[in-house]
Amino acid sequence: MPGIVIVGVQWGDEGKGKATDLLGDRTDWVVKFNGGNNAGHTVVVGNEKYALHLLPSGILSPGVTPVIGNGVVIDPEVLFDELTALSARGIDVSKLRVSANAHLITQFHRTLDKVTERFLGKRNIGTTGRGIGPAYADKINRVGIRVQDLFDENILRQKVEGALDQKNHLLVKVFNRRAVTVDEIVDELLSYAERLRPMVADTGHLIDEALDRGEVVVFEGGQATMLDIDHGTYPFVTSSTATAAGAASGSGVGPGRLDRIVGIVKAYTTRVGSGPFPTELFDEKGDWLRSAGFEFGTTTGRPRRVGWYDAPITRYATRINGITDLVLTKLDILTGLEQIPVCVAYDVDGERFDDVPVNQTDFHHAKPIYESFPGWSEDISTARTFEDLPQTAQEYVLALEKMSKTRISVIGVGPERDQVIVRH
Ligand code: 2SA
Ligand code: GDP
Ligand code: MG
Repeated sequence: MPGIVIVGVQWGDEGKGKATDLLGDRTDWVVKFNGGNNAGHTVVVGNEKYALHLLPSGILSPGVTPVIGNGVVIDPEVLFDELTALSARGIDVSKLRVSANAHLITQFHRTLDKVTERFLGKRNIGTTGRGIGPAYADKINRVGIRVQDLFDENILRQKVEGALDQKNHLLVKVFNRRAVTVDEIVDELLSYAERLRPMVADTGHLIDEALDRGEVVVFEGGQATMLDIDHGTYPFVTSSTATAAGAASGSGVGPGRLDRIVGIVKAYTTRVGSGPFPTELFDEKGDWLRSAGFEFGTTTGRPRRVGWYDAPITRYATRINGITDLVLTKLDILTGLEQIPVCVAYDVDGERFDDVPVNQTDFHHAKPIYESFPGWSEDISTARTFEDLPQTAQEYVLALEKMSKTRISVIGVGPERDQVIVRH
């Protein structure tokens, strides 16, 4: 099974970085196919903790070739900061390959992201402020600047002129900001060109050849199903395809090359930013879950919203992504709870919904219908087989598996690489 896709099931931060890293020994390539430095993956290796934003998690495994695919938006300043920081910690980053077709984030995208959010006031999306949405908007508007444009100054200048055409009007007249000049953007971008040049490749072609040779390629999704531009809780979503379909379009290989789709799901739910979240907790149980699970953003440090497990969301994600296996993470965080509620369906103004409603207003009004499962008090962080888990923890996992209609193949019981249970 050479082509493996890793996707988030909920609203992100399920532990995708760790799951990708875990496959490291058997992986030849790790491809990031969507998003940019809005992602935040925390990977713990021994005593070292790495927070990755733009770079794929595979960069930490010596045998792996990491790839930034065409579906990614790249802030070159962040790219080189991350590469320099990892090199300083002894990580070999020389194998990184970057798609010539990936789009670039510049300073005006970051500015527009922040001022638009401020302008929206109470209706804001709660973006990471990294310029992600405006960069994708330019791509779709056909005024984006791509990596390959860096290597021809004339073309680059034309593209920057095109991109800035209407932005200065917006920046100056609407947002009361200073105008941005073509020269300053061109100069900024050109300053990265020569460092970037050796990494740039036709990455779709490289991946295709690797798959032909039978090598294992992991396609690492950023964000998650409920943040997907088409299938998430629009408009409270990110601006890219965060579902499995994005692995093909965002890396330049055919969908038929994706053999397994692994969904990463937390044993409870979290969300960063605005938008509906039926099982959200506002009480001291929520505070407890946030601090027990250390639920603070890897990129922005924002406290994450927290709530119980939502089975209709997992079923929805399974359908939309074609998930073949689930990895259930952070089971250890639930240790100590007497009872664990799980959302099995929703009540929308008196009507029962077993699935995620297609109508957004219904989802905003959805009240969770809970079933409660007995908890456990034993430390499970050293469990390495399913049978090592207390009976009630086993029953919790089996219940989630049944409700999700997909096999839970791996269970996370701690942040470390080896704190997992693999079920055969
Ligand atoms: P954006 O910046 O345009 O992508 O924001 C749009 C929405 O997508 C959400 N989003 C995320 N949600 C969870 N985790 C993300 N990454 C970081 C992390 C978040 C952080 O892994 O911890 O550090 O704050 C991420 N990236 C985007 C965002 O909250 C908006 O709701
Ligand atoms: P990602 O964005 O999906 O890669 O997830 P993040 O890295 O933003 O957040 C997941 C956090 O949970 C990280 O700090 C991981 O180290 C941690 N983590 C992953 N799996 C487990 C697990 O099974 N148990 C515990 N306690 N922590 C985990
Ligand atoms: Mg994250």
